[in-house]
Amino acid sequence: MFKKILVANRGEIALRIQRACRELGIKAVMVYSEADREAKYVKLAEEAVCIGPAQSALSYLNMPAIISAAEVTDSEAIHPGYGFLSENADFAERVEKSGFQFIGPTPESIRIMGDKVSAKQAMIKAGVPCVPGSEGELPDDPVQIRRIAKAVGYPVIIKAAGGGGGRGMRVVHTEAALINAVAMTKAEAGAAFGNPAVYMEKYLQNPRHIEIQILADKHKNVVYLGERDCSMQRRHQKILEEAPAPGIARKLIERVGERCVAACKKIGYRGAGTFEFLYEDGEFYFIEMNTRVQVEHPVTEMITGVDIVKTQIMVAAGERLPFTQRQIEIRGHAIECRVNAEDPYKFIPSPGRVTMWHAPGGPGVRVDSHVYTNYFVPPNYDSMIGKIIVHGDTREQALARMRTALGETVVEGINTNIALHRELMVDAKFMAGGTNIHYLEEWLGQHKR
Ligand code: MV4
Repeated sequence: MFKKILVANRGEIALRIQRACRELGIKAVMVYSEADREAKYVKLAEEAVCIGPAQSALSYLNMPAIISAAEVTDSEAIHPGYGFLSENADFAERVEKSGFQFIGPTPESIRIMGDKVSAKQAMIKAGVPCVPGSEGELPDDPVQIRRIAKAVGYPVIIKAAGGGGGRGMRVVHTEAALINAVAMTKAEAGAAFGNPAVYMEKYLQNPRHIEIQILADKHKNVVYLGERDCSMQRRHQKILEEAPAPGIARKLIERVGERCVAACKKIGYRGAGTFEFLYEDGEFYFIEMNTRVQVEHPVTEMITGVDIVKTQIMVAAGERLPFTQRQIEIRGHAIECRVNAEDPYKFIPSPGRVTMWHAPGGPGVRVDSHVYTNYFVPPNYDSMIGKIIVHGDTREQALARMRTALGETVVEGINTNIALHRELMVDAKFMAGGTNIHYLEEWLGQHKR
């Protein structure tokens, strides 16, 4: 096992990884920007290295600074967390070329999944169900583009190969709008991602966003840890997640989970990964794969008892998965509310001094946050400052526990979205379960203030 790991991230996930290291008896080296110098998780670490000024581009995205920090501290491995460099294949490659273990999949796997056309082709080949659409990249010939769209059936969606997470896509409802939409998407994709390639899919009008968590070791052992329902989102920002997904048959999840496992074995995937699906009318359609640990990993940890971050570290060190698929049991229900430093209805970021932080507790309540009373939320990064996660025997019990937890939470000095979460936890349609990806935006439209 590693003796020392460098954590190339900040905030709650940096603290989460530090905690996993502690449990494994590994020393954690934190890197920090000037804006994070005073953070308690930095002070609590065995070692910490300043890697640059507040701007991400000069610190948490600064590859030479991070690799140098690993060198001067004699770290053996680098955990990238989520965001920042976590899905950057060039970074993973530079980490390994410098003699460190990248805690994640191989640069090749990251590269395949980063290109949404090659990701989809790999999944089709491995038998994972995908949204019907163009076979690979769209050709330039307008006649052929029209023919493909006609075969797929309108509405269609044009997506950039270099996009993902909602960037670089356009819905097309009629043949009259098709060729211009393709040209616009290609131009934007070329400018934004340096890759003008686009592909086409049938546009699903009212899907849910369901994802499947997998873990793989370097010995071709792969398990899936059930699904998460991440449909509650606004402008591609998830605001809460839950597991299991309400109302989806276990047998169906098992079938899709087994396809994900087979795909991982086929491509030699290792580490933690997430298969993103759209779910509509009882069918799953693969859209993208994330090759990192995700913000919402705790809901899966709560329903399976598996420590995903610890397992990421163990498999990166070459250890075998300490469980088989048969040993994975789904127990109860978990919900995660993301706590953002922002106006709860206008979504304007609200950085600044937290004059009072009181975290909830009690049975089945977990808080993943680096915040404390007097912590200063820097204006330079994502507004998420923590997550409240609850577990219950049933979804109803989890909802009740979340209401209690949100009621106990006190954050003063900045605005947070906790008031929004409190309203959603008593919303009749959310309580019934199974709301789709458009629900939150529709709800916000009707609850304008
Ligand atoms: C889609 C879709 C409907 N049909 N693809 C948005 C993020 C990116 N990961 C894929 N996205 C979508 N792809 C087809 N064929 C609708 C979306 C989508 C969406 C997906 C998941 C979660 C939230 C979303 C919000 C708007 C659109």
